Amino acid sequence: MSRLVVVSNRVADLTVSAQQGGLAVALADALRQRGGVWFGWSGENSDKAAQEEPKVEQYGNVERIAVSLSKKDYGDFYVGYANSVLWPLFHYRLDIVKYRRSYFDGYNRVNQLYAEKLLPFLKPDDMIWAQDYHLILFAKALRERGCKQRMGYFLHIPFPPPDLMAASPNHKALVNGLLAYDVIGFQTSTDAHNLRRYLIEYPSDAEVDGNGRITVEGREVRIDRFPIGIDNDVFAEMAQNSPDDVQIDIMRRRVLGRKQIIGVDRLDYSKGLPARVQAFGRLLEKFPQTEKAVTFLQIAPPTREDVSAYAVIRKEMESLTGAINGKYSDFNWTPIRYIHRSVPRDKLAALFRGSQVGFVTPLRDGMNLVAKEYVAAQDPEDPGVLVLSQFAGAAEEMNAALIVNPYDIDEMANKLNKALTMPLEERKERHRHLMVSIRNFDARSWLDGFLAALEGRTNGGDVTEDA
Ligand code: GDG
Repeated sequence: MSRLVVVSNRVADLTVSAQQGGLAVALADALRQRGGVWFGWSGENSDKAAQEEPKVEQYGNVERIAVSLSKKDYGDFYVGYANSVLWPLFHYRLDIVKYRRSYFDGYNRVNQLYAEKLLPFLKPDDMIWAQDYHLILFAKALRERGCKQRMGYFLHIPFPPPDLMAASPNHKALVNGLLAYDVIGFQTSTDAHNLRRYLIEYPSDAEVDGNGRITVEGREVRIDRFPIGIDNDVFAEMAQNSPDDVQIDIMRRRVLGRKQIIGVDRLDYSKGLPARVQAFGRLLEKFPQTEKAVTFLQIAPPTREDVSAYAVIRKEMESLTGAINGKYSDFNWTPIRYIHRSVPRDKLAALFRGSQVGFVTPLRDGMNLVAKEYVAAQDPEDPGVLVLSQFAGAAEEMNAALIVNPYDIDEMANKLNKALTMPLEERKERHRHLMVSIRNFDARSWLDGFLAALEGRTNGGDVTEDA
């Protein structure tokens, strides 16, 4: 078995426990099975970054290799091109892209720097797997240095339709960079289709034959979807072991006959938070019986505070929640509980289980793991209802949720009311279906599916339900 080399913008902490969760755990497991390397940015800034030796730590058969970035590279590459250009562009938000040529130069520079620093650690039969939108040009940088290894890429966020992509001044360089990988993985068939359409409609280094087979100078490139998921059992177990304070809160609500709607998202403009708050306001207005009978708990920890668009959304959320709370609160009831801080993962799981509605309404999302976590956390004998945006990647499989248009405030209010009044049998039936979808597409199937493709063990074509 080849060694695996995982490359991500931030190198993960390889000591995290399964409960702390997420992707890092699944990838670290795969590394331990095969032996390998996790390479990325340490999170530190240093003006001598280009001259410094990477910091290497050994964890059994896994090497953790971390580099630092200069302040200028951090500004142009991370704050600039990655998060002020690619993030909004790939989430269909051309209107807030802040383009500067120096940002793209910085992006290119850092992709080159990562390739330069990783090169001495690579072995000829390694398999390299790069993660996410920070590393589109990374494989090309390695190929320019003579690397012949198999290289895969997984994009965690959406890939935009061809005309949106083409609005970026660097679209040709980005797509040709991407084509240096052997496997290009997306969350959904829509995303994979968007790149295939681009390759047909715009000139690039790729040749597409009549069967949709893609080659670059004779080398075959596979484009496919590999839907990401969670470790359902670990999350479900965590949800059942509620910390005391969550248990007390759930009991209190039970005595008062109050239901809870929950939302959990980084405070990001792609998550549709202002419209979600407005939809909750509309619920109170249209269905007066919900007053004092329903609370909306929104947890929204801060993120990327050095990107200006994030300060705007923060102000907007404070003003919207303040207005609704001012209008409806009573001395013994506050309609919206808005928490702009990070909550520990075990508490989050218990709060999901104790909430009757999971309200997940991104305007655009690669997958959205919160939707899956909410479902995994429920009691199958008395499950809550998931209200899910049609524009989350998760909606491609989780069609037993109540699907909403996240721009339609009235529809969201109506569906919230439907969720709050849904009979037990229908809730159980929908939950059963949702459990099947999150089991079909979990963290394991994502990992195994992608690695099989990277090793060339499976051919192209779509992932099937029973894969
Ligand atoms: C990107 C793509 C894709 C949130 N608040 C807290 C907290 N969280 C955890 C959630 C969940 C994770 O963060 C967020 O994952 P999402 O998938 O919902 O969204 P992104 O962060 O935008 O992730 C996305 C994902 O990559 C994976 O490919 O699904 O589409 O945008 O696990 O529970 N965790 C804790 N406290 C919080 O306050 N502990």
